[in-house]
Amino acid sequence: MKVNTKYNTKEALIALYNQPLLELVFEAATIHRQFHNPREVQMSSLLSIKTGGCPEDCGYCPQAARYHTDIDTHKLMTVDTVVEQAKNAKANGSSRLCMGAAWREVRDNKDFDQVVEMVQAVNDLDMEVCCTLGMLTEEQAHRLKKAGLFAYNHNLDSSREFYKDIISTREYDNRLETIDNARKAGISVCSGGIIGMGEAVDDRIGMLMSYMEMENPPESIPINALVAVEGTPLEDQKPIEQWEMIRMVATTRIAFPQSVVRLSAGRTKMSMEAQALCFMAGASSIFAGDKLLTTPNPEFNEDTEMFEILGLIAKEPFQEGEKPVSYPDPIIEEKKRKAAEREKELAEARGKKKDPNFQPRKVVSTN
Ligand code: SAM
Ligand code: DTB
Ligand code: SF4
Repeated sequence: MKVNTKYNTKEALIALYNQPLLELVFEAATIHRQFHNPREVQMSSLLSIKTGGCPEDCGYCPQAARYHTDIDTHKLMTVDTVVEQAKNAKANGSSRLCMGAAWREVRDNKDFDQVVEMVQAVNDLDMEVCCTLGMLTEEQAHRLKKAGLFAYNHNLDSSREFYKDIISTREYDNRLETIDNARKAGISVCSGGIIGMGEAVDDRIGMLMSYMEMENPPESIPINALVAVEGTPLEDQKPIEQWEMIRMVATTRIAFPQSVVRLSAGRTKMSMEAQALCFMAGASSIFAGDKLLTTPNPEFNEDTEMFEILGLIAKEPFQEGEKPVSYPDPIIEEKKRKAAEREKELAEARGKKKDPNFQPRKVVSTN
């Protein structure tokens, strides 16, 4: 992914961000048209496969166990439930499914084996599969890639400086490392941030500079507006002005002409007109479906109506040849082999019972 070298300093990006709004949107719209079909918008559905109980202290997040929020927590979903939800999302026009887990990091355990199965199953539905599971080692990234994972979402969230005010349980560098691990495994990177947490414009641009400085910037950059959830430390944050979201989307589009810019959390607070300006300014993806991970999002039919009014069309999954191959996973294959063996033994035992010469063992009473 190439960056726009005209704006590869913090000063240049801040000046760009602060341009008269319509000039900024015009420049972004012009660049957008050089690299993307402006009518196409990717619809991606989110699915919280494990909700709540997270040990981290991310100040914005309703899923952190230490905050008292009103969310429905649940353990890891079954593979069948995920497949059912993925089919629904696909039927409603989504070409991508992003599965999120409230984990600090991925551990090499049964739950991870189950996520690997989910990735295989959703890839088999010809959907782009994305996961956001917290920190990831390079080996784990390779395992997900082999299962057919298309993208990994891990956000820097803000600038290195502001990050410390929001999260203390892990470092900015840990995040960069996870992104690097996904990259090394050949997984497409989805990484962006949140605005409206009390940060300055400098921090928004600082985050974009972190992506600019990467050898290989993200293929997809989600821009979230904070959803201020009751019970979290950021519950009283004033909602950001819609203009701020438009500026951030436009600046991101100009800085990263080839990336997908994802208009993410916060759409329930935006008018259709403001969203239209975001699409004009280069937003090329949204999260679809009435729920993000734990908070509300516009209904499918509201978005369908918006697409009709604005003349937008849902983007198909994968560019040609992009669909990842799902290879058999050795751990899952071994589990399946053992399960089949057990099933065979049980069937044999049942068969023996039906044998006419079968004599059940006599139980001699000891009384
Ligand atoms: N636990 C994993 C992690 O932190 O990487 C994955 C799930 S986490 C919920 C994914 C992202 O959702 C966060 O990095 C953050 O950018 C975004 N997010 C979480 N809560 C949010 C909120 N209240 N408003 C806006 N974005 C939020
Ligand atoms: C991203 O940048 N935004 C999505 C996705 N990646 C995982 C998550 C938004 C979560 C909003 C709060 C919630 O619903 O819990
Ligand atoms: Fe946990 Fe992720 Fe929420 Fe942070 S953002 S508290 S790591 S679920």
